[in-house]
Amino acid sequence: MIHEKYYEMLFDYRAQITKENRKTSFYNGIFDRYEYPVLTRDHIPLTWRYDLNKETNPYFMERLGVNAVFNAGAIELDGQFYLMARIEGNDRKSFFGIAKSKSGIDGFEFLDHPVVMPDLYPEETNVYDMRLTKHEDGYIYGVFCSESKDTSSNNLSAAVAQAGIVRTKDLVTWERLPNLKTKDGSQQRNVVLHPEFVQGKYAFYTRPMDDFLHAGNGGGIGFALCDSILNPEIGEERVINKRMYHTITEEKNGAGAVPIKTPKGFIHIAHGVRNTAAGLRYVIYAFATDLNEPWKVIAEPSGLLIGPRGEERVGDVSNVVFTNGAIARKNGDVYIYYASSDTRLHVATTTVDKLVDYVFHTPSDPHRSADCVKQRCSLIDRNLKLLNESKKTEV
Ligand code: M1P
Repeated sequence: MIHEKYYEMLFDYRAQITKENRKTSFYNGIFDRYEYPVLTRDHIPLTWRYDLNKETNPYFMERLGVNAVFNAGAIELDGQFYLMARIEGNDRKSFFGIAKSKSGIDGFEFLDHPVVMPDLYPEETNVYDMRLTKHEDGYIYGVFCSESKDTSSNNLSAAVAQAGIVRTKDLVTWERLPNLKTKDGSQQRNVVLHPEFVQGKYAFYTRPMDDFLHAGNGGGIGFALCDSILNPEIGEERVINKRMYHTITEEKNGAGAVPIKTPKGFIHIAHGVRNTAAGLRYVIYAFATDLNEPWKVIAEPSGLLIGPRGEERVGDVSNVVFTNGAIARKNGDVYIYYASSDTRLHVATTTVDKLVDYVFHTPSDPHRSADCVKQRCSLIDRNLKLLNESKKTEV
């Protein structure tokens, strides 16, 4: 017999997932923010959390709770928006769930079951942050972090991060491929598969790291080619977007969404991390690479594109915004899905034209305060001149 509390909760659940989302008054000319997150723990179906049977669950207790829903890969298929969300159970283990919406800004609803992938690696303890690439070979690839305990260390928390790879044609049946092998066996997180062949090969954006947490001498976002996706192994990782002293990427950075192809270049939406007295601060930034040589950065605006604001600043890992998915539609609209503080998922909307203008016309970072203030004074002077001229013409 189904517990009567289920029907009461179902009403609230449906109200939550069908809530209309609206743009806020936030303005910077680059992107719009929205009133509500697009996915939260309250979007998880009741059937994933509760035993509905009154006989076995007389108090209608949550049996398998969910702590957070965040970092999502994103893809558009047949005009619908699909998010591959990272769902973290109360037990701290993450898994993937696909939520679907018609609008891309609200109405996201999870499919009946979480994603079940072939379980190839018995030592794999946790999986998270999948990027979905619609590749020109006809498959949809999911590249994610596959985390295992580091058994060579005495430190209980020591872990090893590798890039796991799955592929599908329908988001239902998943084929698991071997984890990506690197030349020097370095740890990898935030690995993204480029959507096109480059020099006839698969191409990955990587993030070489010294250990599980620290980029250390790993200098930034890397790029590497791979001969076979069935036996994925990369050669030399050239660093294409370096971490830099006293910038938003000083501590580490990592590729985010699959690069968006535009007439002027591929636009990358990545994350940068700096250290502060209050801990690490994660922000989202953008840069462009060449269409034919996607390892060559051709434009990089100064500083952050999206930083945590208001309630986004607070959560399980506060002061974090992070993206691993964006959708660029044929009509030029762009939906950037970003999580705040490892707790919930938001959307920011913009267009390809605006992103191109932002990436190619925002001044780059001059790297010194004295030069930054000169850069700002030059903008002010041009504006004051224009204002004075317009006053004269008004008179
Ligand atoms: O906690 C913030 C983010 O930390 C990691 O990112 P990075 O590898 O750059 O440190 C990831 O685990 C990510 O999931 C998380 O949001």
